[in-house]
Amino acid sequence: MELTITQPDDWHLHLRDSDLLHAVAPHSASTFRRAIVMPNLKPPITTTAAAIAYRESILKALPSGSSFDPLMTLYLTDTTSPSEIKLARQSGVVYGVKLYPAGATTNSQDGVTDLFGKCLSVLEEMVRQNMPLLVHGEVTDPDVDIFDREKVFIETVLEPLIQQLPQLKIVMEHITTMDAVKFVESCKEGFVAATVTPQHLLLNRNSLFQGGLQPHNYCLPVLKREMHREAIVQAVTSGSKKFFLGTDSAPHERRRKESSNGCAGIYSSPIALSLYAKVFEEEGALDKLEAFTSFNGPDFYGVPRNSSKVTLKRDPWKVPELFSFSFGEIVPLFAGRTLQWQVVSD
Ligand code: OTD
Ligand code: ZN
Ligand code: ZN
Repeated sequence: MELTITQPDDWHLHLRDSDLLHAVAPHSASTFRRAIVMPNLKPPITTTAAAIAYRESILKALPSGSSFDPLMTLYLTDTTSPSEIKLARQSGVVYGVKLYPAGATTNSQDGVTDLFGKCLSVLEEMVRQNMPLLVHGEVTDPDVDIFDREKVFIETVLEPLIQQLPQLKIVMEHITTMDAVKFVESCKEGFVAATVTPQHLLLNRNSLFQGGLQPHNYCLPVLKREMHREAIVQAVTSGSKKFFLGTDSAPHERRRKESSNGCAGIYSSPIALSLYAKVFEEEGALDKLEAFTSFNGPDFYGVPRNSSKVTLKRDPWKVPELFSFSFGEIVPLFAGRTLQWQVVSD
């Protein structure tokens, strides 16, 4: 059996820089036409000039002839200025501004400490420029249980934010809870949407501990209970336009994950489309896959849908145990496991 769909885009991707960028960019480009590229480099991409330079280095890391189009983002800080938002819009290559609450995830230490106190004029400029705010939606208060941080963020930041700036376009990235599903469903279509990763559709928090500690299933926001996974599966397979593909593929070298203080981040880009197809097939909703992977994202961002196609074939294949590079190895999500769907052409 084959399934041909409009080529997907990845609306949440970490491409890194230097060696890692050269290692992973071809993987994304072999499946996806475009990607929203996260700005959490060291140092972070906080200006339009840096985003333009980063985009050039991504283009250089692609295989020759690739038509992959990196859509850039700015990393919001307490000191980002409204004029930087104007520059971002004028550049034609910046598609969103990323809010990392300071300390919430990998390389977020330069993020925002007080959104309402420090960033209001920037957010108002974003409304004027129709520039979406892309949100890592977790509070960072160490007293809040790590499994509750998304829910508390919705109550204490997102709900007040949409009250104050109802015209701001917001993408709640990598949602992990039933609470996030309900929140996004309750908001106005076209203003609030969410990306969903393969791991949050396929795994629950048991996967972190099954048969021993599983560092390659560790990401932030951390996996949640089964009832949350089920709510997210229901949301994406319902046909709602508010949910779309964002892998959050976040490569780290194997030795940096298999260690004390192991890094958060799951590498999924080479297998992500197969995994999404698995989710939709298991729900009897393969007819809804294309809207999730290829229509809802561009429609929300106001860019044309792709005209290119990809074909998925139902032909079992084994996910590599790891990818080897001169500098080290990267272990993908579902390493060594057999998947039913494979991407056969573009
Ligand atoms: N989560 N790791 C990373 C980013 C994401 O919050 C995220 O978007 C990373 O390594 O950049 C992770 O676990
Ligand atoms: Zn995040
Ligand atoms: Zn991410």
